[in-house]
Amino acid sequence: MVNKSISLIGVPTDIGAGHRGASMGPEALRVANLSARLAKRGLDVVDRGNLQGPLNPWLPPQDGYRHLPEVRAWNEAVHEAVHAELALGRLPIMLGGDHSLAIGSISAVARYCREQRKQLRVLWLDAHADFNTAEVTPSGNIHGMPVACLCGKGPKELVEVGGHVPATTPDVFRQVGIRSVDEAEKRLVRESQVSIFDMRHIDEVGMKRTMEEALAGVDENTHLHISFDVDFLDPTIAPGVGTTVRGGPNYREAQLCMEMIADTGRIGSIDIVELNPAFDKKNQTARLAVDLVESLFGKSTLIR
Ligand SMILES: [Mn+2]
Repeated sequence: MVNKSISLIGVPTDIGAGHRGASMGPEALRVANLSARLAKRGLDVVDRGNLQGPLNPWLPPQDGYRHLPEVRAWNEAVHEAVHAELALGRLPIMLGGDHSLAIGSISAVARYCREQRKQLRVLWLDAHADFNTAEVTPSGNIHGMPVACLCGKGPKELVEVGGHVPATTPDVFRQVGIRSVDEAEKRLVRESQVSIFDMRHIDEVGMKRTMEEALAGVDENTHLHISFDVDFLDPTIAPGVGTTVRGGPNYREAQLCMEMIADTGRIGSIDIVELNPAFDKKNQTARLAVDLVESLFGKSTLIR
């Protein structure tokens, strides 16, 4: 049975992104009625409001990283907030914010899993592998680096968030929907042995088999963390992101993905990141994200 006590944590920053605007994501999700929609599903939802952190100074990269001290400050706050909700027995949903914030959320989830002796599985739904390092990043934007940082490859300031180094290991990740990996990043991803189900794989075997593979081995002792980068979705249905990449899952494929995750009953925590209202049309991408999160909590066409 999935935890019915949900805590929403707004993290209004675009500190790790290459475009401004993901800082407006939490409010767009609230305007799209996330809280009420989940409550309607019988869940006990508490909105904890927004975390606070430094403003975005919008500076060029220094030594390969943009805004490193600020990214660290936000992630320390996220780590503490997410861990506190888990310790209360609640299911945190982080409303991002850009994807660099997954360093804070997933390090907290990994810490909780160590404390509870649970097996961690992270489903990383994204167009990008987010496995860059300072040596290979074309931009210095840290939202392209969280998976590498969580696996211990990155600057001390980020690798040490949460105090356990590395925060987690590559084998917990299953990446789905990937279709844009930087040239040098391809080698890092291969060496790391992170499991990637890219769009070619989904084209070849379909979303159903892909999700069966990504969820294989999930058992009653598994804590499932969903890191949902909205750019996972095809830009024709989800224009409200900074880094659109064509050729993503369509509406039905995305629904099936979420419904199959829901069927496991093992969701323990969620990130919703990279929603950028500055690129959206009439909040349609926020509304779609809410619709898909409802499916993560079991909304389906029929009683099954
Ligand atoms: Mn991402």
